[in-house]
Amino acid sequence: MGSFISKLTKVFESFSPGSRARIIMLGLDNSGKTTILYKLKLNEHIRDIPTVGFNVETLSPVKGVTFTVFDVGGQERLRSLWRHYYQGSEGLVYVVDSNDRERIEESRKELFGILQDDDMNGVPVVIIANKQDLPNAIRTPEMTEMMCLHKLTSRKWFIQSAVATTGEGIYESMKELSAMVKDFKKNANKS
Ligand SMILES: Nc1nc2c(ncn2[C@@H]2O[C@H](COP(=O)(O)OP(=O)(O)OP(=O)(O)O)[C@@H](O)[C@H]2O)c(=O)[nH]1
Ligand SMILES: [Mg+2]
Repeated sequence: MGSFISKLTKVFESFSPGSRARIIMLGLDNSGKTTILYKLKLNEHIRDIPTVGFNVETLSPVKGVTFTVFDVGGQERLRSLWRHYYQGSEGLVYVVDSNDRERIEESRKELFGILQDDDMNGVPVVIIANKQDLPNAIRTPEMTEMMCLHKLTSRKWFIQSAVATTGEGIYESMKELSAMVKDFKKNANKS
């Protein structure tokens, strides 16, 4: 466990040396976002801020790096509020319940809807195929197909299988995200 924390600290520190990184974590309700957030928690308490109609959780695992988390889906009228959080984000973690076959299509639609927003232009995304411990979980190759991830051509993306409750796959997803965020920031500075 100690090594998990120190590895995670290192990877967070590498997100954005000397500056800031804004990450948002989204997904349908019950996908495992809060469970993942607690795995990423190194010291600071997680703030749960109820906003008009939806909850927003925030976490800053190391100085300068912030994660903002909220549910997407089934809340058309709240979409205009989400934009406020998209603005300035440099990475997206999108969590999917791999065992919830019936809602994969809904989850895919939400993901593509989010990525269409102007504020999400080129922002890299890590898709976490969560709940892989459950026997009927969709594995990553099938999930990639069902979520049409190959259509994501104007940004970097990565899919990681995970079991949020045990922490399996969480470090790997953050490591990949860190590399993509650094790259995104470098290119953003160029233009
Ligand atoms: N079997 C299994 N259960 C998980 C896993 N990750 C999360 N869960 C469970 O799924 C349920 C939802 O997890 P949360 O982390 O609360 O999900 P959320 O996305 O924050 O959902 P909201 O309740 O809508 O905020 C909880 O009962 C978790 O314990 C996993 O990898 N495997
Ligand atoms: Mg939650």
